[in-house]
Amino acid sequence: MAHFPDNPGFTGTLRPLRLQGDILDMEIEGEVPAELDGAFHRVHPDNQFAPMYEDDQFFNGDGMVSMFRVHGGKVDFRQRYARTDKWTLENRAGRSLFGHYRNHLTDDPSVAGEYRGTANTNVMVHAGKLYAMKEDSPCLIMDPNTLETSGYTDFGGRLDDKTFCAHPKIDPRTGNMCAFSYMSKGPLTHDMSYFEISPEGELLYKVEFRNKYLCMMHDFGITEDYAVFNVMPCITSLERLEQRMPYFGFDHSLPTWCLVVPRKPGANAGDVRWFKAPGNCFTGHVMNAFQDGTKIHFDLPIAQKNSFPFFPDVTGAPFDPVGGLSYLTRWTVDMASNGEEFDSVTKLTERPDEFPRIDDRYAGQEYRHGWMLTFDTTKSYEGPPGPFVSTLNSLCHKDFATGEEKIWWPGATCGIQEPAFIPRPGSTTEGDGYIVCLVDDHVANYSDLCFFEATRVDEGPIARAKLPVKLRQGLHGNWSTAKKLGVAA
Ligand code: V55
Ligand code: FE
Repeated sequence: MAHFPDNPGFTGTLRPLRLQGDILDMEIEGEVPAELDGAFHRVHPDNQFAPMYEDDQFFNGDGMVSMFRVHGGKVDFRQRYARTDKWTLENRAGRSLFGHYRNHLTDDPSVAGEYRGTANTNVMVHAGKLYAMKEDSPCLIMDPNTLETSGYTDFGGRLDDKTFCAHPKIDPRTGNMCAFSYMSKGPLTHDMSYFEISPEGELLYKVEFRNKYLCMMHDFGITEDYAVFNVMPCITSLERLEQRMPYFGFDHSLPTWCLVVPRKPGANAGDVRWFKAPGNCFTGHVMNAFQDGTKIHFDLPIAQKNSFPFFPDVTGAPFDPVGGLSYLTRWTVDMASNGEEFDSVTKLTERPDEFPRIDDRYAGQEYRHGWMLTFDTTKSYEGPPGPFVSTLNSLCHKDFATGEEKIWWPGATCGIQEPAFIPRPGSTTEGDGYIVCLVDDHVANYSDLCFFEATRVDEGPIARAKLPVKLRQGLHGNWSTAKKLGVAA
């Protein structure tokens, strides 16, 4: 008998789903472009069993991977758990064995030393495999079509890092996957590395260095010559684990940094550069980065105050919901400078936003188009309560050439999930294509996968693939062509 905690983490919009299944030929409203042939994979946290602790947090749920296979105007749906080592051990036991988020001291003794990863943060196809990722563990390999799990990989024994990030980038010039790890040598170690994986799935090289403090390292950006990291004091320590505090806490007394690492075989810890942000701040997901002469531009949403209520202020200060709103911002640093000062900080929008995305063919290069979720403050939410629904209520396309923002709001009972860009087949023009994102109606309890003309999102979806259930709030996902899936005709 499963009894989930009767609290906001598991009720209302966050009621667990736990459903694995297939729908052949989804019900469609409108017209899914017949030219599209590929799949959108995305993942959400969804505990297999009731958690060991009532106050378990959303980021600790087991990864549930959804695939929307799009072909000839039709969409087939498939959903499976990422069968992590944790999932398998708990499945065998018929109950949860792993305790609080990233705190091994709270686990059942029978699972001591096992990987705690949930593979719940991002899914991306590379080298013919689906990589399912959680930043505290190695990369989990799944079949991109059947969604069967084969297990964690160390890339043929060549990558000995204990962790693998959840936000790798594909360099469009080389097809290499650019990725990093933190706490690379085990929990609570300062070790980090940046590495690249070839289109064939081989580790090419790795650059090792050390972090300034023990903190969450979630996303990053690439440029032609550098990997660029936002390092913010969302910190952890052994004391926090021993005291059963939330794994991370935000320390507003420490600096926020921009860390620049050369993308070069043979580079080492002595080659990294640290630039100190003018004032402590919270940094979110990365939109893009690129070089401009000796300068590096790094675009990401930034908030004045901590944005994570579940990783509270280390002083016990209450959560500040307005200070925690982030705004897309450009950090610029100059590699020709000798010091650690920033070149400039420029706010790029007046509207709160997060979950920034681009036309990934422009990753690491100067770019014109961005998409993100934004907070249209003129609209209000009228569904059951939930942590993600009252803000970030709309989809936004931003044209950096004209400054124009086009916005679409899904309706008063709806939430919206991270968008992904699909290039129009045969076109190489930046921004020419479609956007997909999930829209969840929290009153009707259905989710629709919505398709938009990428630069005209304000016109609303051109098609909806309609699910008979509502998916749980997810994190990240990506589009892959049929060729990448290995199923091209
Ligand atoms: C994030 C999400 C995570 C995590 C660490 O959005 C950071 C940031 C879904 O899990 O473990
Ligand atoms: Fe993320």
